[in-house]
Amino acid sequence: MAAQTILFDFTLDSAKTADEKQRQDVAKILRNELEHVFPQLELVYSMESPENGYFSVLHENKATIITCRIFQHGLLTVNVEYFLPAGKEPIMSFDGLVHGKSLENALAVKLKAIRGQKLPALRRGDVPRYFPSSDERIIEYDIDKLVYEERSPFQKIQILHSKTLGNMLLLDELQNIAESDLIYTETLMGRGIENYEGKEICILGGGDGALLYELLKENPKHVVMLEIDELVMQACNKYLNSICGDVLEKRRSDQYEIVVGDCVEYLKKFIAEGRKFDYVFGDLTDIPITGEPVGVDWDFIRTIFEHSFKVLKPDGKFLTHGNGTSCTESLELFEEQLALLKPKVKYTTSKAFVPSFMEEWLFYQVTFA
Ligand SMILES: C[S@@+](CCC(N)C(=O)[O-])C[C@H]1O[C@@H](n2cnc3c(N)ncnc32)[C@H](O)[C@@H]1O
Repeated sequence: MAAQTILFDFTLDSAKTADEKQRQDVAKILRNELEHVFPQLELVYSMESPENGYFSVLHENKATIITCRIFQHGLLTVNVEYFLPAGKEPIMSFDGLVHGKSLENALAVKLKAIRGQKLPALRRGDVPRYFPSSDERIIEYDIDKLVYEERSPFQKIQILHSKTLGNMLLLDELQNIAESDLIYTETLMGRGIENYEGKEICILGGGDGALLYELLKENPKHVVMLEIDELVMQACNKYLNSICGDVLEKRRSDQYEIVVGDCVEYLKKFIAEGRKFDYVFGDLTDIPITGEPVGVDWDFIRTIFEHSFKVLKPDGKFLTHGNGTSCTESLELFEEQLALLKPKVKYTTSKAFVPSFMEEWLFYQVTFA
């Protein structure tokens, strides 16, 4: 059960859309072709302006609404929208009542378009399935179930089931981790490269429990995890068990302790106590939650860097995720912040294609220079 929106666009020679008369001719061809597919088509409204071109709204049986725009620059867009009740066949799917591709083809030929395309139907109003990539492209997931949804005092928490990725954790509509993503955790921790045996470790964030669970397999001396959101841990304990085992259920053992609170406050406390770690992990959300009213997210990232290096042993390492490798400007800014640190630090990077991000991700390994 969802509203279906099917988008078509055509690039035309701009000489065919430059003036009102030409746009009217294009609109006639368009209407003719649409009538082959929607025989009961009626015009509701049309408008023409020299600055904005031609615009019309049509409907069939008041159920399917079609909006058309002809921009004077040679672009024609057609949006078809209708509501699909549960159990009914969609129109314009590959095997729907009307093959959307054949409409695109007929229109492209009749309009002598330079280019035409039909996007698959956007489905709105049922399970959430569209989320942004790090560079704000729409990614459509094969979600078949909303498993969990709550708002904590800090963020909106969703667990969605994907047919291919398993359960996925989304925080404020950003993908964090899925059952498919062991590679994320292994690349973040440099599995097979770093030796955690007998080491003291601090995790900032990490509420899904996956990093803690994997680190404990490497026999560290002790891990303390500082996570602000109790509800994230409860949800992951219940629905992401395959990636976190029972670490979020137990909360502490001889080898680890989970503390619920703002990691910045605890880092300050550790600095005051002179507590030091071999490894500090930044496993915070891409836009971390801050208890203090700092202006931009970069202030928080700088705070995390500064405080983390104050609790690191001289040969310690700060390991963190960066961003999608396509976000070159944001990664440069991130590296500029590292360059500002005193005492000076140096870093290496590693990359992994993270299945549920559907992107290649960059990870940082930072040490004192
Ligand atoms: C779930 S982990 C995973 C990060 C990750 N894999 C990603 O893609 O961004 C991130 C956690 O950082 C926590 N977090 C954000 N800001 C925090 C803060 N100031 N102190 C402690 N935890 C924080 C969030 O509550 C969240 O559970």
